[in-house]
Amino acid sequence: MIRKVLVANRGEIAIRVMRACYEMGIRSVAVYSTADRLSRHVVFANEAECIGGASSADSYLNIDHIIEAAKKHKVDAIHPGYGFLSENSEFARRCEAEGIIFIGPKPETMELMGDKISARIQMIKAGVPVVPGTQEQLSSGEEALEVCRKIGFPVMLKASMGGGGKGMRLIEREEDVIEMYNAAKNEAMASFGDDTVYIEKFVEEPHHIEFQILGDKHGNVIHLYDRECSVQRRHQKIVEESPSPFIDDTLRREMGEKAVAAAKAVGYIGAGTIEFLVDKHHHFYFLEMNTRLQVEHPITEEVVGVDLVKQQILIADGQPLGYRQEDIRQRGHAIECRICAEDTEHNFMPSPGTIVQLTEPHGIGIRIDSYVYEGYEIPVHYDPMIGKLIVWATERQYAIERMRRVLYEYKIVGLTTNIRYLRRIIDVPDFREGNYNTYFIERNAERLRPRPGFKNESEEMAVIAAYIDYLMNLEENTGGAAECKQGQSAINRWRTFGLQKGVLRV
Ligand code: MV4
Repeated sequence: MIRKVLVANRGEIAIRVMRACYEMGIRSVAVYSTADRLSRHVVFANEAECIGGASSADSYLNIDHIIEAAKKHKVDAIHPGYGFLSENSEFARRCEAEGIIFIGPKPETMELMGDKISARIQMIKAGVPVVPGTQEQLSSGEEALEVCRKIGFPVMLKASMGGGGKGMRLIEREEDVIEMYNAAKNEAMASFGDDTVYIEKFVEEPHHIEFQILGDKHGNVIHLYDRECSVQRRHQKIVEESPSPFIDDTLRREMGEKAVAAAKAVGYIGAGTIEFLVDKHHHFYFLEMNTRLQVEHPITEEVVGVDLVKQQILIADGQPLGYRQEDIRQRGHAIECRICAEDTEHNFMPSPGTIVQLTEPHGIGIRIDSYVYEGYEIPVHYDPMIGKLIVWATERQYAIERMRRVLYEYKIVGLTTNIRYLRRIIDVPDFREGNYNTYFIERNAERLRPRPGFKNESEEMAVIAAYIDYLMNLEENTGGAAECKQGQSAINRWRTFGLQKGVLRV
């Protein structure tokens, strides 16, 4: 019986996990680095333990320190969140050896799926379509050339221990094969300590569509439908939505069945994701399997009404799944925007700093998974994502309108965030029409640049006005905004919310 869980993570996901624990009557233990003493996950937990210095290697990636904290606090289980140690099989094994439940799949499954060639082999065995290509590692440049000729250009050269876009190369011509093969091998060795590479046919204009799955310890596996994750930049997702506007119900059912087959083939336990590439002809191919909870899991939770973290804990506790496949239905539409402390006008450079003023949106259909507060200094040491904005509505169009409203309601003063960039994404016609693939950001680069002019300046003005308002209110409301007559206030935080023309209102 799981009574106490250590959350081996920080930020919004640590809080997300602790919230599930509270609702289940489970005590939570936070671990934190010296840079995170004032982070919200620390006070959010029932107990907390400092596990090392600011660098991840000394704290959130330090297996010994985390295990030590787990033993000191006598926890029954560890939830790894995403990133950090979440896909580290050595960590999962160590937990097991110490008699602590690792909330996640078996270490063997993590290893099988971490190696992309072995993942491909497993999927072929399970009857899941994979991108045409090699099933074994390449042993020479000549062999690579032979394979390329057979499957036809363009091809992708990938590192078997890579993933998430790292160590990937597009080859378009025969003349480039040998050179690219050697370069890819060297890079793979330097990045992953393993130079195994393989070749796939290049899928053009692909969509990134993934399926959420849950497997219990009794062999039951269900899927919880799809997420469209094609709005990406350099393999960083920016906006995700569910259901995907690109696939119809027939394809959705087929992909769901293959996702379940993929999970069953490796005896999957816990929450996982099957990533697919879907080409413009609606052919789909297995890409990778993620053996963790993902950043974008809330859109699935909103659409199917299942708390994925609670399910992870129940599964780890050995309970059989409480849902059958036919119990799972998609209702309405959800969109997630990742809010990041980064400067989209300067190559998306992280821009950490102190949050001087924070006004979070509220209202129907809104969910914010965040961890920041006014006065909080975002540490430079970790991911610049400061939270996620998730909206739900009955239909895609209304979810878009809601997201638009919420993005204009959100005010973060003191540092640069990507909120304005997200507002522009929401207004791109290709996005609104659901007519996009993984080339979306590139193809709409012009539209996504800030346009000088009224809208921008008035927005700047409103931010300054909001700050003046804030300062005046600090002085116990003596003057300023409080004394303005209704409707005449020069200081109006919300004035930048321009109404869309021609949008159907309900
Ligand atoms: C591909 C591909 C086209 N063809 N494989 C990028 C992340 C990594 N997981 C695999 N990726 C890709 N693999 C073949 N055979 C195109 C991509 C790709 C991509 C995939 C999903 C989301 C965004 C992407 C952006 C560029 C390339």
